[in-house]
Amino acid sequence: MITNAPTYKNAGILMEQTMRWFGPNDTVSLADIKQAGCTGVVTALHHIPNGVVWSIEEIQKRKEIIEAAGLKWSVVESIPVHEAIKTQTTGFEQYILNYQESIRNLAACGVKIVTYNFMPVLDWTRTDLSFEVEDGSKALRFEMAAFIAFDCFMLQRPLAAASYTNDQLIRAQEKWESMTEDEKTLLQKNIIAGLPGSEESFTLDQFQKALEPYKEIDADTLRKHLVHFLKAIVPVAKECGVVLAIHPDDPPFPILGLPRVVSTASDIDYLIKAIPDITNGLCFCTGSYGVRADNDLPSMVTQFGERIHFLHLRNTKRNEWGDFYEDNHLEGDADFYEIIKRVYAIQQERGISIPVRPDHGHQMLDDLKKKTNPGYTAIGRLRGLAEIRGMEIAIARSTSN
Ligand code: CS2
Ligand code: MN
Repeated sequence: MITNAPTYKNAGILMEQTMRWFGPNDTVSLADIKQAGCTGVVTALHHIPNGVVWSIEEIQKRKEIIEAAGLKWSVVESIPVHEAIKTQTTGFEQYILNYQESIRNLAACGVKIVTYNFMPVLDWTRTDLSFEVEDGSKALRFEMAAFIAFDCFMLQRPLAAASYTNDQLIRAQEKWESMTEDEKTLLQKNIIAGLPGSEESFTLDQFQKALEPYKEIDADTLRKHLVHFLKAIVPVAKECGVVLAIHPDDPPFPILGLPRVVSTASDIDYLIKAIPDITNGLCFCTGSYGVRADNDLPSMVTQFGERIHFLHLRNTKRNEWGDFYEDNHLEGDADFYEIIKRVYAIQQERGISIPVRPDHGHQMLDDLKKKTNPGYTAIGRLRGLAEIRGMEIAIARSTSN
């Protein structure tokens, strides 16, 4: 049986609770996700190589597994965008056609929200996957000095030093000198061996090669490539009733000399002006946008509310060095009360329930003894989602009564 988003008495329209599920090999099961209070899952056909069409058969197979567990396939995250599309190199037209075909096939199976990102080479990036926070649980962290050390001393990217200030370079040098060989190996693995959902994994050599095509590509060019891609896929998605949700850059600034073009409110504005249709929408990830102090998240929710098709609600805590870690969902720098209040208001205006996932969670309690995908723990995410849900219901009840 498939249930709809929960409707508490007099609470109005609430978010649709989901968690990401990486497919049959995920150690967090569909049953776990259901017990966490979710009605939907977010998944992708990770076994299909990047750039290949998702066939109706494969989509249907996945959908049936999800529905047999009493859940709904709410959102696709992600159909990966092939590097050739981002760099507009050999074969990119075909990859765009394939992308269109995957969208049509998903629509034919009733899966109507598609998330993607347009980050060059790397998807989300962290330097530490088990940073112990004060309560003993473990979080994902981005430490600027470690990242710069990787760039300058491990990758030895030509001109790397020019990307940083003197202070940053001194801190990176100190960090590098304090690290053991094992720590260095782990750092490299964390950065380029591929975090969950990123679809790509590199050795140092492969990674250096992957960076090469971007020597000629600055932010303006990458933006043009993104607009070209959107102009090709938005009409197809619209025709079959699919909405697109672009995930922001994580972290939301250029790294390793690579341009990044989905980091700020003005980046979003640019994309909307280029393709105003509401189909051209957002996966609003507070954990990604929130790393920048100049992103006013509640205002962004209001400003772009009509085209937020999917929400990642996760909090981060930053410091003056540009480091950040993933904090508990209701703590950290982002004001979740204000964000959820605005999300709630938008749902009433639009008359729809927006799917949400807690994105990542800490490794805590039994999670600490299990092997799960970094960030994708059962209990840590359950805690995050439960807190978000509680806050939304409280806001709903106090607003509508
Ligand atoms: C990550 C990414 O930060 C995140 O949400 O889980 O894998 C993210 O899902 C993709 O970048 C979206 O395309
Ligand atoms: Mn996210």
